Formats: sequence, structure tokens, C-alpha cells
Amino acid sequence: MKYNKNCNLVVFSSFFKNMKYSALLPLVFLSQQSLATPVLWTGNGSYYDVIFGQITWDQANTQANGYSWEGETGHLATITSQAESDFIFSSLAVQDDHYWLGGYQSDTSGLNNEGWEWVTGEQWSYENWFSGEPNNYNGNEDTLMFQGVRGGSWNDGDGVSGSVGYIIEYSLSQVPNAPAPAPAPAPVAVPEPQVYQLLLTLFILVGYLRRKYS
Ligand SMILES: [Ca+2]
Ligand SMILES: [Ca+2]
Ligand SMILES: [Ca+2]
Repeated sequence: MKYNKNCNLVVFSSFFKNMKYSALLPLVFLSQQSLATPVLWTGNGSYYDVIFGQITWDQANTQANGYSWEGETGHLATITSQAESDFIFSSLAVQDDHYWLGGYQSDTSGLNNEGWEWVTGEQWSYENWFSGEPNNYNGNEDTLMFQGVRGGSWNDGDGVSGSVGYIIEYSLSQVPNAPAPAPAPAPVAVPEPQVYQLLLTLFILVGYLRRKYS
């Protein structure tokens, strides 16, 4: 059954209704855990949800950017404070596995813990690496993983394996990958034709007066 974020419960309900397998009804309620309504964190006004499914970091990033909720733009979750991490860990069903987050290592030329960025462009300052991470295992771990099994600490992952889904955040003010707006160019003062005429007239008048009174 294909995952559909908005009408999954309806699909599930009609599926079981049509099948008349009342014994399977408890599964409907179990499935609701993964279909929870995004939860609001008043700390920053963002909503959060967990999306289950085998998916690469790139696919998750694209998919998250296509979602919205309550007028807020979806993106892979960015965790920029311990309070935000605590909220996600305690509010979503993420304690038992690993999930992609919106962090990636754009510059891999330095140390394993250098060159990391958030997909939203937010400043990278708070970090929650698990002991020994990031270790760039096999030399290709450049995407961020939330380790629910380790209290929400972080691992650098290879972007393909090891996760069972991703955490999505809906933000009002953060547009994913939005470049900083370029400053408007300063207007160049160009004299109007009338100004040229006035200046020419003044020039002629001054020349005339200097000749007359010299
Ligand atoms: Ca965030
Ligand atoms: Ca790396
Ligand atoms: Ca790692």
C-alpha cells in the first residue's frame, strides 16, 4: 500500500472495511502511530513529524521540501538546541531507531566534524554527536542521522543505509536551501534631460555675465 501522508488513514480504513477483517482492526490503530498529526513546539513555532520508510537522505530531503503543514514549509528537521532535541525525542515515536535529519557535510576537505550545514541555512553551532562520531566510516558518511536508540544523539551516515525514515520540521520562516537575498543595487543618479538643459543655460549665463562685467 503506497504511503500517502494526507489520506493514509482513510485508505487503511476503507481497506479493512472492504476486506471485512474485523480482527485486523487493531492494526488500524497501531498504524496511527506513524500517521500522527505534526506536533507544535512553541519554542520556535515549528511543527514536527516522523515519516517512516526506507528512503535515502537525498530522497527524504526532496520529499520533505514538498510537504507543508498549517502554511509552514517542510524540510528535514534541523536541531539547533538541546531544547529542540529534547522536544523531538519526547514528542515523536523515534526512540527505537535511526532517522535522517537536515544536516549534511558540504565541505569534506577537513576533519570529520567540520564543514557541516543545515538545509535551512541556519547557523551550525549546537552539536549532539554520539561518542566517537562523526567517524566518516568507510570514508563516505556526509549526512546527519538522529539516533533515537541513543537518546537522540547524532551519527554521520552514508545517506543510504541505517535509517528507517526521517524527521520532518515545518517552519514558517526558514525556506530550505534559500540563498541569502542579494542586496539591492544602489540606484545610479542619472540627470534628466531637463537638468542638462538647465546646467547648459547656467553655463552660458555665467559666461555672458563674466564677459559683460569683466
Ligand atoms: Ca529546527
Ligand atoms: Ca564525512
Ligand atoms: Ca558514523
